[in-house]
Amino acid sequence: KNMTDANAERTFIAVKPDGVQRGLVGEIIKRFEQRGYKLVAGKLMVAPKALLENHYKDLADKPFYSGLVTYMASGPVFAMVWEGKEVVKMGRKMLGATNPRESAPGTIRGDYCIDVGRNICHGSDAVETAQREIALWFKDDELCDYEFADKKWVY
Ligand code: FUP
Repeated sequence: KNMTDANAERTFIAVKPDGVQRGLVGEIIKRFEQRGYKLVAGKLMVAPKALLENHYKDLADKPFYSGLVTYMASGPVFAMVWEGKEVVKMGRKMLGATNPRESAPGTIRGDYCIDVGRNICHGSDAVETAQREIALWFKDDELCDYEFADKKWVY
């Protein structure tokens, strides 16, 4: 992999309905932006149940699955694609642990929420998962192809 490819990793990040209701869309965008990651796509949408069932298909037999899908469909979600070096792993670090009470202060969940069932944001857990989730939530023409004018100040 050359430098350009390594810096073009992408992840799917979403502000969940509780995060939108609590006015945290800007705060979550701000953290990724200020870190130096590049916003490639973003949209506010009420996710169809079928999309959420597909998104969470690996959790279909968990006891919390139907509640999770209902919660995720309960209001608009702000879906995003972020790009940059190791953005999948770093995005998960910035979000904090899935259970907010195990999320370190300073992380998004560690600063803004308490309950695993209201953990305000989602981030892909691996590069392959990110590719699947980006394709699920976005059409190709919704992903913006552009360069930062001053990328040398980040990398
Ligand atoms: P994550 O990869 O951080 O999204 O975590 P999981 O895929 O394990 O869980 C997906 C979502 O299910 C979490 F964001 C919140 C919800 N969940 C619960 O509601 N209860 C649980 O015990 C575990 C997860």
